[in-house]
Amino acid sequence: MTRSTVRSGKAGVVALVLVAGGLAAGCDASPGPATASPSEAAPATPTEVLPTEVLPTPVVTPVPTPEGAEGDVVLTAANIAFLEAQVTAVADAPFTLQLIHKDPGIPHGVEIRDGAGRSVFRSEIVTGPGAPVFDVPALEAGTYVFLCPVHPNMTGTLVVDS
Ligand SMILES: [Cu+2]
Repeated sequence: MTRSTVRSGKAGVVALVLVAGGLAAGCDASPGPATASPSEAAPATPTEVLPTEVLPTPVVTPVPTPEGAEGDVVLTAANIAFLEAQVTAVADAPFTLQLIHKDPGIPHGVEIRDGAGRSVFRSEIVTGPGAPVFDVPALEAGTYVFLCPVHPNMTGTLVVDS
C-alpha cells in the first residue's frame, strides 16, 4: 500500500512537471506572434485630438493689383475665373483694361455689357498666358457686367463712376 502510494506520488510529480513544461513552452511561443501583429498595434495607438482653432471669418478683401499691371482697370483670369468680383472705371473717358491671363492654353476675353444687357465692349479672345491691354471707349456712369465670352460663368461687376 505505502509503495504504491509513493509510486503514484512520483508519477504525479512527473506528470505535473511535464504539464508545467508544456504550458511554459506554449506560453513562450504564443506571445511572440500576438504582440508582433500590426493589426493589434494600430488601434492601440492613441489618436491625438488637437483642439480646433476657431478662426475669425475671413473678410473679403479686394484683390491687389498685380505687380507690373499697366491697365487702368485690371482683371485677372485664373483657373477659369476672374479673381476680381468688382472693378471700377472713370466715366466719360476712354480707359485701358488689362487682362492678366494666367490659364495656359485656355482662351479668355473680356466683354462689357450695360444694365440693359447690351454689349458695349468686346475684346479679342486671347489664349494664355499673357497680359494684353485693351482700349475701352468712354462709358457713361453706371453699373456694368464684365464677362468672358468663352466662359459665361466668368463674370463680375464694373462700376463706372463719374
Ligand atoms: Cu474665359
